[in-house]
Amino acid sequence: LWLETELRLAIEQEQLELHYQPQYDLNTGQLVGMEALVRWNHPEKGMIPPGEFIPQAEETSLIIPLGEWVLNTACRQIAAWHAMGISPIRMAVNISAVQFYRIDLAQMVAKLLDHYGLPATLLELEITESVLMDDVEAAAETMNKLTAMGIQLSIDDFGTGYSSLSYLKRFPISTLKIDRSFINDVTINEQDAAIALSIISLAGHMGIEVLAEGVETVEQLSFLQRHACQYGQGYLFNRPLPAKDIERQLKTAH
Ligand code: G
Ligand code: G
Ligand code: MN
Ligand code: NA
Repeated sequence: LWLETELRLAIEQEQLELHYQPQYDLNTGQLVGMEALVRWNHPEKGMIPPGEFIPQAEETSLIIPLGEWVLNTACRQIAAWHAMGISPIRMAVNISAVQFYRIDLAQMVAKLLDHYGLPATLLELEITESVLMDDVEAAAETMNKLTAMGIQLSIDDFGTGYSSLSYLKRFPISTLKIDRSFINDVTINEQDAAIALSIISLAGHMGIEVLAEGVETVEQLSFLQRHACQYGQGYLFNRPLPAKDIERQLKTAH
């Protein structure tokens, strides 16, 4: 349980930090948003990726204070960039099931937006398919509240969960994020290509936006452009970067 104890300290002592990965319109090249990704800058172990502590944070409910820290920091960063004269950019934040079901997420987010004087349209919350299927009624209620406030909701890792497509009718979803496992071999594997194209088409027919995750090569980019996938993010454009490195890009992009 060292991890639980240390993670509790990490949240209190601000050992966590957010990195930001830009998202682009693949046709115009315009920067349209960023995804905030948490890292743990451990005093002895160095930078620990979220895959190594988010699951434990979820099991121990530490994800609740951690998730609040992430949302607060993301909102504070948007406000700080705005104060620097950078035009407002939408920020996507990953949300766990625990946060979705155990706290009043809409109320917490409303307080943060109010505190930093931010329009809700600048915030996007990423949830996975499995989150939606845990408790369909409760999920619909929370999502409707968030959407009524003007917050965007996206489905992360789309295509990898165990859900049925019928939830796309029930929930107010703004964006499908095609999981990077389908993008990785999209130019060489016909099955991956078929799945990616089906998701692009599904989103188009439903009037939902679509973003490809994990774009790493120019071949993948041109495939996505050819097949009218509107948005993308990935190492081809940028790795997730600390705020200072992102700032430099934002200043030149506007
Ligand atoms: O950066 P990396 O590929 O290691 O991220 C691993 C996983 O951690 C991803 O699935 C990502 O969604 C998740 N993750 C990153 N930041 C956050 C966060 O702030 N909150 C939650 N709940 N998950 C996050
Ligand atoms: O589950 P989620 O989609 O939130 O995971 C996002 C994670 O994917 C981040 O931790 C980020 O570091 C990682 N990521 C972002 N772009 C790429 C990419 O182009 N290739 C790979 N392999 N990982 C990426
Ligand atoms: Mn994500
Ligand atoms: Na993903």
